Amino acid sequence: MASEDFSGNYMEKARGSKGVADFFPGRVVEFRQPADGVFEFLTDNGVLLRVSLVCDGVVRFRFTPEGRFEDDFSYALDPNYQPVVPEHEVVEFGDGVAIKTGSLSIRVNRSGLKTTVTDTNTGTILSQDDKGYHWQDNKQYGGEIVKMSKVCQSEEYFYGLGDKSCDLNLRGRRFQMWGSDTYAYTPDTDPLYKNIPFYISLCKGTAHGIFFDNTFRTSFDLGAESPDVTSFFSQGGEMNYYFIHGPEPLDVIRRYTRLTGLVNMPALWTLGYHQCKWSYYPEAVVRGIADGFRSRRIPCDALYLDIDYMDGYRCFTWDAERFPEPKKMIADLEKDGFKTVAIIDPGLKIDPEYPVWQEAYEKGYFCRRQDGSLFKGSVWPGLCHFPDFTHPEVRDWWAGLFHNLIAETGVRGIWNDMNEPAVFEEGTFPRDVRHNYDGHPCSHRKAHNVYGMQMVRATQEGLRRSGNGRRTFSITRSAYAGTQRFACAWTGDNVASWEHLSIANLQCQRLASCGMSFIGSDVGGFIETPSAELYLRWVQLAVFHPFFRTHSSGDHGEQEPWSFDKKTTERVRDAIEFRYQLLPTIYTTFRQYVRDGTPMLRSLPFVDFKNPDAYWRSAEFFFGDHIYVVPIMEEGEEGRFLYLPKGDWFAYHDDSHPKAVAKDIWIECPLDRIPVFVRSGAIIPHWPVQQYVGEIEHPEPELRIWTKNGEETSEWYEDDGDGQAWRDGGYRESRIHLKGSAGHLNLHREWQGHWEPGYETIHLTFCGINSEEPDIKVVIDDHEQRAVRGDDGRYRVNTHKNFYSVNLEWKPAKAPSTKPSARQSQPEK
Ligand code: MIG
Repeated sequence: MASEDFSGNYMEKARGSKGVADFFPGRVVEFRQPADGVFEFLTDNGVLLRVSLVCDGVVRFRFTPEGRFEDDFSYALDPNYQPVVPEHEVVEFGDGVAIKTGSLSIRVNRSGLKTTVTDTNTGTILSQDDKGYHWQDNKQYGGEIVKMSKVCQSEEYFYGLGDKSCDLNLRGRRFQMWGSDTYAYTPDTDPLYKNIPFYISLCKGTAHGIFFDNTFRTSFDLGAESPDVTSFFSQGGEMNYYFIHGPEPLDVIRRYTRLTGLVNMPALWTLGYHQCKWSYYPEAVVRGIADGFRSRRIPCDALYLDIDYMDGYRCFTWDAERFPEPKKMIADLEKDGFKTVAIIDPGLKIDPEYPVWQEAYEKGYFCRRQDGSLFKGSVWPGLCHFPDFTHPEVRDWWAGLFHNLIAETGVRGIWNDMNEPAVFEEGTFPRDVRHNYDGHPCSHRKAHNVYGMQMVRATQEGLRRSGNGRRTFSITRSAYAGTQRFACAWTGDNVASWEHLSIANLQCQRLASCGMSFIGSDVGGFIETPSAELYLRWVQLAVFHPFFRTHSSGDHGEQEPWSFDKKTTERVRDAIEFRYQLLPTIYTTFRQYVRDGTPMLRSLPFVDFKNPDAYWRSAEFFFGDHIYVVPIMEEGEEGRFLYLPKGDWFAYHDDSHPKAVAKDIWIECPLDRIPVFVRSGAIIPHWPVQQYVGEIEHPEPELRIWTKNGEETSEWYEDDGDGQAWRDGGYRESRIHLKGSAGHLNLHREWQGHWEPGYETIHLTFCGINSEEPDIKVVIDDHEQRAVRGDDGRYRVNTHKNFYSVNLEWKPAKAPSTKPSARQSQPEK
């Protein structure tokens, strides 16, 4: 077992010990093209390589020493993905074969199957095998330990791998994928909860990705063992990986995300603020929390019930004393604007009196050991059996269990925990536990990393079936590549420390770059108690995390927005109100993720990818197209150096216009807010503050428009905020083109979709206009109006919902704006 648990020692062992031999492919004896865009190479020692052109920029490589492949089955790939074989030509030459598409050339060597991928247009080598494919027989379990090693270029850096807690740039490190319940993890803990075997390489401004679609325990060595070698290997299964071309990092991420699955639009309320604790009970406490928000006028959309709502931790039951009338409580909360989300774990208590256990037992839905007995393990309910979620019939049954909770009782979201799977005794299931794996029976070695994904998949299906056409809301702690199709996720049991605030920033960015944009951390920290300042800074960062939820373990005191001093409560309220104002922007950014797979959080090196200075930076990130966020992550920090990428930026809060230089600039950052910048020329849609989504039936949007000398395009997406009409054009997707010069600004708007706004008025706010005039001329759709200057120097005018063109003219003030720096704060109130 040891070699499997610690692959960290594995390569060294393989090299050092005499008994363990690596095998290599021999010489190609046959080259064939079984289908369009598919190429096979067979060697004299029976190794088969299949290269498939999946679509423009995506190439799949599959190896087997058995001469033929396993059934082609993947949980990661989106079943709706439409491969389109790109045009290509094949050139055979003495040493090998070259397959050329418009963007990539793949050269396979006849001796040893080593592969080089180059950019067809520039000839640049993007990826080149070092040892290439090789393997070891797995004596203990059968099959092979499959390995691939590639040349690591001296200026090549690595990102991605989903759930890792270290700095963004992964060069020089080694990681594993083996989903684990890692309470109070640190920056060195590996593996964590989620398994995303996908990394992004960035080398001198050009990016590509590698997605190793293998669910066994996989390892990645990114120049750790040797600075010249990148390798990935697995304890079983096939060497089956995708090369994903950029050339830009965001292209790589989009392609990966499309391959593993685009997501659906979330219900708008799920993007509001959520409050959670382990646990709020009994009913009176839950109602008290709800009152706490409304009486203090702190916006909130969802309250959570952790495991203590259940009867003895039995899933799909209620504790009759703590929650005598759940349906009524949930209905009352809903009237007050709160949705209720409940937790569901995988373990089912072994209890002959418990109908859910009984049914699963009778139907044979629980996982068994290799010799046929049921696997039992302890979790919160005591000894449990565990459904085999990799069995389609079990998923179908599980989905049906939610009817009562959702359709009858009114719960609006389900939170799946402990699905790594976590078990108290041994951490997880023993390796010999059997799984159906959708008709490909296997042991837990192969199914472990997808167990949680298949659980939340079944849970989401339950929400869909019983949800009356609503958009589903499911949350998962464990994940494999592609889990974004089934759930949003959080980063597990973190700690109330400044270090963990920084980890939360890194993890959310990293998961977003691996297809999982709908991500958040336990705000304030799950374990221990944050100081007022830490809690505040965490909330201020999480305003920009798609999933925005405070959660804590409860044994360390209170962690509600008002649990600290009065001033902190006000500042936390300000931050949460800011989130509610930004909802149309967050929703628009989500739409881009839904439509194209573009990550909502965009790490600096992925946007400023031509600039090597950015490659080692981790803290600053972009939210969507136009917002740049600079988190504050140190206690008592009243200012910090930040990196402002090339371009032209305004400070969001006061329109100050820092000198745009792509190097460290000093910025003050008092407690009231964290620094946020907007790209000049950006149009950022806002809403008025609401206490919850839907409090105002048809909020009137405000478009904030920042000036620019030049052109910029902004998007703005609107729909019903729930339901399925968005799938058939029930939305309004505006593109607003801005063109500006000194004293002049022009907007042109076009939209798609047939959604009709319920509001009549749109408020336009022009920011960064350098003028002293009390009002200036604005022509909207050929109709002349005046935009009026406010005390903040911004000019405002109202228009109607269908405006399509705006022309603004002003006399530039002689002296440029006098604000000297990018100071963010307003004076203390
Ligand atoms: O063993 O349900 O990460 O969010 O509050 C702990 C209780 C089980 C772990 C989750 C945490 C949740 C807690 N759970």
